[in-house]
Amino acid sequence: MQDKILVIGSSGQIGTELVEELRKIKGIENVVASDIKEPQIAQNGPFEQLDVLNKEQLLSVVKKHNTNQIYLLAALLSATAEKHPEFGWELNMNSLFNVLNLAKEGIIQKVYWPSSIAVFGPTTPKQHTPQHTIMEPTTVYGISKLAGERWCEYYHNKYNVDVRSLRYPGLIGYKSLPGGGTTDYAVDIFHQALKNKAYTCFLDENRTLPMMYMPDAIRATISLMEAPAEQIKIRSSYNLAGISFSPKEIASEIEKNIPDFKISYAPDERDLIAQSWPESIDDTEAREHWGWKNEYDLSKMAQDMILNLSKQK
Ligand code: AKB
Repeated sequence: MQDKILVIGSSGQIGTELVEELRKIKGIENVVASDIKEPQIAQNGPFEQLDVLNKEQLLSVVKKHNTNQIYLLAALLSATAEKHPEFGWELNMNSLFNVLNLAKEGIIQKVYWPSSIAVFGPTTPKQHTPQHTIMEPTTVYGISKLAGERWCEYYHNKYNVDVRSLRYPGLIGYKSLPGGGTTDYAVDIFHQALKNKAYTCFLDENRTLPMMYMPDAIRATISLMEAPAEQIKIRSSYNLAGISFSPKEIASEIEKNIPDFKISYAPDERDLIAQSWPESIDDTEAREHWGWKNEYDLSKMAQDMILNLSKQK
C-alpha cells in the first residue's frame, strides 16, 4: 500500500525538516503538511490548516487525502507548558487521543508520536539514563509525555495500534527555530554568535543536557517508522542518544570557529527545568532493536551549523 502521510505541526522545528525529508522519500503529493497556523514560508507540496484538537476537522483532512500514517508533532514544549499548564496538558494529551483513536478505528494504520527526555525527573539516574528506570517528571510537559507514552503502549497492547515513538533529546538545526523549549539555547547560541559574537545563556554554564543534531533526529524518526513491526519491541517510547554537552562546552566549540565569541550566563526558570533532566542517555535498546546509530558529535555538529547559518546571512 502506498504510504499517504499527514504531518501535524509541520511548521515547527521538527516538522519543517521531517516534511522535506519524507517528501524526498515518499513523493511530494504523498506527504501532506498541516499546522494550526498559516505557513510563513512557501509550501512545495500539499498543506492543510488544521487544529488537531478539532476531531471532525482532523477526520475530514484524513479522509480527503486518504491518509494512512500520521506524524503528530503538535505540542507545547517544556518552558511554554509551565506558563500554560492546563492548555499544555489539553493539547499534548487530547491531540494524542484524537490520533490514536483514528488508528484504533482502523482509519489510519501507523502513528508516530514524539516523547522526550523530559519524561525523566530529579530522581532518575542522571548519567547514561537507562530505558527502564525511575520516572518522576516534575514539569507539565514531562508529565504529559510520560502519560502519553503509557497510552501509546496501552493502545498497542489493547487495540493493536502500530504506534512508534522516540524520546528526543534537545534538537539542534539550522533550517528552523525551536519554540518554547528548555534546550532552545543550543540553537539560539549559533544565531547570536554569528550576528553579535555574543550570547547570554539562560542555563548555568555547567548544565549538561542530552542533545542531537537534526539530521540524526530525522534519520532516527524515519528509520523507526520504516522498520519492520517485529523489530519494534518497545511501544511506549525509545531512549535516543546523540551528544551531551554543557553551555560552556558548546561555547568553546563555537570559539574554535568564531574566535572573538563571548558567552555570559543569566540562568532563569528554565535552568530549574534542565536541572531535573538527565545529562546523558543510554539508547542500547534502539541500537539493538532497529539498528540506530548517531553520526554527529559536538564538533561536527557545530561546524555544520556555522557553515549553513553563515550561508543564510
Ligand atoms: C524542550 O526543551 O522542551 C524540548 C525537549 C527536550 O523535549 N526540546
